[in-house]
Amino acid sequence: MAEKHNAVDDYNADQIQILEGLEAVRKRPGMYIGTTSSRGLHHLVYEIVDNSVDESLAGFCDEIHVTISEGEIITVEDNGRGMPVDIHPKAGVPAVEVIFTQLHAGGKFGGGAYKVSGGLHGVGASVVNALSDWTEVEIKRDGNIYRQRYERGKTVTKLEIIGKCKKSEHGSKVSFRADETIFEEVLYDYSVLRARLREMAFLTKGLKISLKDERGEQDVEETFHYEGGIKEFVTYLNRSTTPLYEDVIYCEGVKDDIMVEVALQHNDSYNENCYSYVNNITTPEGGMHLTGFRNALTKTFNDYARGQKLLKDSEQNLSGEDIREGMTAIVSIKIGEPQFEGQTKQKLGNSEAKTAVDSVVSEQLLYYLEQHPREAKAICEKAITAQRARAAARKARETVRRKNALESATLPGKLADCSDRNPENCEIYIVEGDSAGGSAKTARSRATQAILPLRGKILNVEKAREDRIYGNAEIKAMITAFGTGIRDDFDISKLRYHKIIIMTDADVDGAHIATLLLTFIYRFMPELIRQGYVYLAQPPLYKIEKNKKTYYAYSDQEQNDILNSVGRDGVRIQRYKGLGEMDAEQLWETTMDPEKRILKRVNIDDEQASDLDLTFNTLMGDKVEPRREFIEANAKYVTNLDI
Ligand code: 0R9
Repeated sequence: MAEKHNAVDDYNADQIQILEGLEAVRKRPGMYIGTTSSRGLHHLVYEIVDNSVDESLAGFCDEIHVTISEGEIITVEDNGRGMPVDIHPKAGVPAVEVIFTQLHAGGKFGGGAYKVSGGLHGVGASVVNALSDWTEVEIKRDGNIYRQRYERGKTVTKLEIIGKCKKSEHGSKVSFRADETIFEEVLYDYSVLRARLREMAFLTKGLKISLKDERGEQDVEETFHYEGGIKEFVTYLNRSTTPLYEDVIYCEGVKDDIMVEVALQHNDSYNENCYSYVNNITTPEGGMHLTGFRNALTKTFNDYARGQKLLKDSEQNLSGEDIREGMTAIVSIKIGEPQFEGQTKQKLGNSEAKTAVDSVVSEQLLYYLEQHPREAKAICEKAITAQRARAAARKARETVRRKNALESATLPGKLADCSDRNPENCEIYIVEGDSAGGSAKTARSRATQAILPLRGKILNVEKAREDRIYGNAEIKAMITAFGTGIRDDFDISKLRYHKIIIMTDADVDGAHIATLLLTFIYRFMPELIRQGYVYLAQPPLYKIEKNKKTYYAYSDQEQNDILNSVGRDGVRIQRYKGLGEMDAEQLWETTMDPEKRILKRVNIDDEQASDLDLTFNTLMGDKVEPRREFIEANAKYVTNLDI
């Protein structure tokens, strides 16, 4: 898709329409970029990169370079045709100036095709300009180098020729500095940009995207370039699991002007990881394209399994869930006029997308299965085992559900519940170990704080099938205590506590237990995290005593600060190895007292769900090497772990 054509300039400046001024954007930035938080700030970068990706999808660009420079300046450079510089007949200024200073100056994109990659449908450049202190654009085209500068959306220099270049050189470069009076903070997170740019590169095979950070003592640079596109994306997502077969199954085709690409591979886990994209934007709520894919998958595998007598005539059809157990898949479509629905406008509504994906996948998947009987058999056998396990799990779940219904008053024996019955006032501490649980029970404020001690490590849900999960005592206790039920039965209105607080030791084991608990919640009741009900308690790392006064430090930095302020002589420092070393009073004072404690709220970034899933199966999966790499790479972000 990113292969280069010779530049054919079919741009016509008429095609740009002028509708609105940029003041509106500065007044209500949220309407255009959603939020002025860090997420909105990073969106600015994506808006500009999207325009380069469009140029790539049109076949004229195969490299994009993104640089974060000192002073939080972003530069995006592509080797496309170069933005048009001819005078716009209605506006009387160069087309590039119209693109940057007029809202709704989208025009026709991609040389007669549609604007495909995400974003604001062609107004991205002007929105970025409106929300930046300054923006500079440089264009190489027809042997000239052009430049223009804008400040807060307004033109400050005419488009000038600042030099010559070879006739064969062409491309666009945009630099900008986001406006500090608009954004909460202007500070780019390298890892956030990296995740999105890598995803963009996976979604556009052949396109090379580099990211450079010049802010530190040493420059950091990475390049993302995947000739295999989403096929390589699946390999990457499966890298900490054991694949069931070597190939990544790939289907590609165009139907009714909709470009369809699907890649999938099964691994030996029990989770389905399926990500869908429309015009390179993630659709966490799915929609018609995903439905089309699932229909095709279920139908094709059942037909194949029956045809091969892997499934007897008397046996029930395999369900979609059975076939998708352990499957990692990417569904990516490009469509002219996507219609987004649902609460967050992240669900694709176009019904023609369903037909297109269904038809492309049905045809090519069946062909693949017929050509690859070994792989086909492995998948069918896994699905048949899943079908049996699911029947067992259903029974186990029924038991849990019935228990919930019949014995809703019978809470787990180990739970010390609170007396207040209004969930808004109530919190539950999930505590590692019986001894810390004991201290917490003594320390707590009985009216509003419930304590559920857990013994040892809880079951790793990434590695267990459903029936074992429902049979696990610690997990059952949590399900009953929370009150909401799980998965399809989940009902947030039944939540018994509005704060679920995970309290574990501040060491590696504690971090592991916290991750196991979060994995369980993320897989079985993700809404609890999405709606902000899940927290991590922050126990102190050090107790510092001097002159009969006690101080607590929650990080090494804080310990240093305290020692600097009280003086280092005659101090007693105690390094807390675990919650169990604190008595009830200390635990209350440092970690549980709502007036003094620090809680970290856990949140999910749906836009980067593929990264999150990878994190969970990297941390919880059975391959050691990716886990070690992950921990080493991320250790610097983790302050409270003594790795
Ligand atoms: C560094 C970031 N790059 C861009 O923003 C960028 C926009 C762009 C572009 C064209 C080529 N390269 C680009 N890079 C382009 C498009 C068309 C014709 N010639 C050049 C076309 O769509 O027909 N354009 C983005 C919008 C426009 N051009 C247009 F609206 F002016 F057509």
